[in-house]
Amino acid sequence: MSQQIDHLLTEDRRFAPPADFVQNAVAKPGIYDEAADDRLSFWAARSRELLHWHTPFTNVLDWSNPPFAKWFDDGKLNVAYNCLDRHVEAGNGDRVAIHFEGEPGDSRSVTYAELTAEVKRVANVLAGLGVGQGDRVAIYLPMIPEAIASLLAVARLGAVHSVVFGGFSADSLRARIDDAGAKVVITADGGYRKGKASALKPAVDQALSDRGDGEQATVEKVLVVRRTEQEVEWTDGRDVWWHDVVPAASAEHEAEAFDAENPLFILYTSGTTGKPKGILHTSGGYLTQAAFTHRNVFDLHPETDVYWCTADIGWITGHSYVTYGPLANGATQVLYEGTPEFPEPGRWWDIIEKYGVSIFYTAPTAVRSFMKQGREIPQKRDLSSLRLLGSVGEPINPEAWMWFREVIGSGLTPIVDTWWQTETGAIMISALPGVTETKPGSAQVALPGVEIDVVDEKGEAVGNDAGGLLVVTDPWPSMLRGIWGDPDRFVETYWKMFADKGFYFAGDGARLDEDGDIWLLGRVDDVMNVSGHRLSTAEIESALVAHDATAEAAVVGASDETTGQAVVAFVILKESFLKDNSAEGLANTLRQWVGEQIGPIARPRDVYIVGELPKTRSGKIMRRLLRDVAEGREVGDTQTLADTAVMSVIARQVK
Ligand code: 7RM
Repeated sequence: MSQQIDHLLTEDRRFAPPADFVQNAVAKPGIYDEAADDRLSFWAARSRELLHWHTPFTNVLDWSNPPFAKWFDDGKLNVAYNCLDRHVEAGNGDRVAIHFEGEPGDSRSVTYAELTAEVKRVANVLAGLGVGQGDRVAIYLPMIPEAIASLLAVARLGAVHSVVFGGFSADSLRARIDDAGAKVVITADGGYRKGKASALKPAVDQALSDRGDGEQATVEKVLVVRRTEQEVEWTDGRDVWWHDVVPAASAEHEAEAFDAENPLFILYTSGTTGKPKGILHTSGGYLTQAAFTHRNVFDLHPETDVYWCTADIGWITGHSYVTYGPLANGATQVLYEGTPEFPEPGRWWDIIEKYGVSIFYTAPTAVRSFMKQGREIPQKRDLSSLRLLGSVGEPINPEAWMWFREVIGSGLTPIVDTWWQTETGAIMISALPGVTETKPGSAQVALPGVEIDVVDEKGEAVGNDAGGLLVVTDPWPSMLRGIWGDPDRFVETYWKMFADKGFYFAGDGARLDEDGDIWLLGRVDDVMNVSGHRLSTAEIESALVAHDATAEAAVVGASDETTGQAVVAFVILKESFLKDNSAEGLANTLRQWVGEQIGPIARPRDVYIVGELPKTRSGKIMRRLLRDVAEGREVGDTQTLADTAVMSVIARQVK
């Protein structure tokens, strides 16, 4: 079977960056040539310029044992020192690191000096609880400053954090604790979401309880932040209140230098099936690329910008672009605890206005849900401080891209559509906002120093105006170093497909357009085969969302007697449309619309109008579950859904 993915949509709008943006831009056009001249020297120079090395490295890349890479491996550094102390030492201690906005409306700003002192205290506390280099610490916290302080305190000790999404169940938490062999858990009584205090500590208690299998959890201590004043159960000798020990701890703590390849964190991603993979990242290479991309892709001017990334700390985006990238660069950022709808739908725009946010990084799913509510809501706020917008997590369809630019970015701001993965650690594909003319819907070009291609199943480049599989052809600094405890699975999952070429296989379908710009087409597992044509989810969804009535769409391939697979679409309608029309009759209109937009082959067999779509906590649509519904099966594992009730509602609506 050919891996070619048929291409159906075209896009020819282009937006050049504003002239003053170009003039003051961090990244200049010459950066591509510099990287192309000598890729390794390029990364070495970026690392030296962006980071403080206690012991400077002389080696850049050791690729003698692929796919196990070592970057900068004879150098030593302390990741937390790079994110904190050195900014204070440089005289920027009074700069705000975090403007924290709690969901109930409480807020506080934490300077670099304050955050540094706090992290030193937490590091002392953790050391007192027995945490040292190489030990694993599980972090199960809401989006509060203590979460960032915890990650950095663990890093400061040369220990390894494993952040588990606050929304995950006790079972998922236990599985991750066991796999990593975590010694300490940092959690909170709870956090605020959708106007309510939701509990976290009970899940930790349950996770650590005796499960009757004779296996004791590896956890010795649980450090608990008080956030919501909820009642908690207490295990004496194990549980420790943060407020009892952190304020009392010494704010003196010298950052020890660790090897560049010292493990920094594990982050679990649920593969399509089976047990979650503990993606392992190390220190020097990871921090280099996180800092470089954060500065160049977001055009960060740390003295003046206010940056806001809406990602949760439990997602890789919360590691690289809420914690390590921004803090390594000395940025001032907003941290928001809650949901966009509380107390009313305009909360995010209020926050942008309140703090004068200039750089705003979010997910397409959020943009589409704002589109659904209508532009009147953001238009009531002053968003004129914004000068750059970013998108991550899924393909952003041109319709949502244009809306984001017009309504949120006042028709002027560049938008960077950033492609990357937990495994890549940092952004790999994106426009550089002062250099690249942006194209709605395309992630566009590999970053300088990053080598990407689109290939067929034999690993041959497909060339422009063709689709295939996205690969990274050469090692990059922030690449995953393995799967925790499972080197074979690491090789099997990412490197086996193109073993003879030594390419990293990302699992995504992509297309190069006539200009060589990259379009992401969705996960290869989700590609549909209709009468021998390979169709991408992204393009049909994009066509559906381009219709006035549609707010969001997800398509899946369901087995079909005549065509092999048939396109089945699940569609959410815009609120404005629902006011004046009925949902009935629309399914047909939309089927026809897709046929007109991209051709009869893509016309959905079924269009279901639904109220919600199944999404992970980072906003990715779980098409696997929709496929179950479309094929009339019992719906599979819904554990990683943000809202587990959604699937039963959809199943009912479909019936
Ligand atoms: C950062 C993140 C990774 C998967 C990846 C893609 C999809 C992410 C984009 C995108 C199209 C984008 N890490 N993805 N960014 N697809 N355009 N800009 O999301 O590990 O959670 O997910 O997400 O399929 O492989 S992740």
